[in-house]
Amino acid sequence: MADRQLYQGLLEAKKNGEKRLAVLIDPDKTRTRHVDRIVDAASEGGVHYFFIGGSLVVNDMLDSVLAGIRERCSIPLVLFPGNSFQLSYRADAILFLSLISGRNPELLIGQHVVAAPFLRLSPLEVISTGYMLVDGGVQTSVQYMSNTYPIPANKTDIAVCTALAGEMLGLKMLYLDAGSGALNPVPEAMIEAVAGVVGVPLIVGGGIRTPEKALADLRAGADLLVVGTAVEEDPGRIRELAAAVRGF
Ligand code: 1GP
Repeated sequence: MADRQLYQGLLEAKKNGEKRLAVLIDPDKTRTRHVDRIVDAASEGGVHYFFIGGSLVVNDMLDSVLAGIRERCSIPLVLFPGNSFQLSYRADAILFLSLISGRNPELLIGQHVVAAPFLRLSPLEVISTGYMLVDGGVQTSVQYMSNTYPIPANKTDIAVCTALAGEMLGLKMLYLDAGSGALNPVPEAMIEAVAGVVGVPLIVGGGIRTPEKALADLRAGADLLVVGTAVEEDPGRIRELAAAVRGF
């Protein structure tokens, strides 16, 4: 396992009040010609990380997408795996996700046991992350594939208690996600309430499409935002989203 460079960088950014932006690339969904445009726009805009993964990667694109991005830029590549098959040495780090909003033991410990021996020998930095799925107004792939219920968007108290428990269990980051392509992104009230009770870096994603929403989430206490669908539709949006995050 690699040094804890990426996580240390996030902790330092949080301490200094700096915010971070990740662009999500789903190897299964992203059209190949789009990846190059997204990567170039991300480099120019100063995006901090690429998150790579999806609920269902059905093709064999993971390694080639990682290699293709690495050829074009030096932005750190972070695996955001939907299951224990989405592993590759070509990335820099992996979010070792526990789906703590759900009650599916496979996604709380089962797949982790399967992945652990691979990760122990791998050069990847392993970052344990409590993943909290929030209802985004539409049934997302994560919800179906994980066989879990999302936290209702108006149940801030459940999100707060779940986040607290995740931090107490020793998880190093928390991720509030409305799911890719969410109609309704995570409400700012929920972000603010969660950010108010935990000390670990807070990731927020799902349905973020505009710099205005990005800024509102950062003001509410998000440390790292993740955007996928909006930039897949129009890579030109990366510039304005990155400018909002860097200028915060
Ligand atoms: C999903 O948070 C990510 O896990 C990104 O969501 O594709 O809606 O931006 P979008």
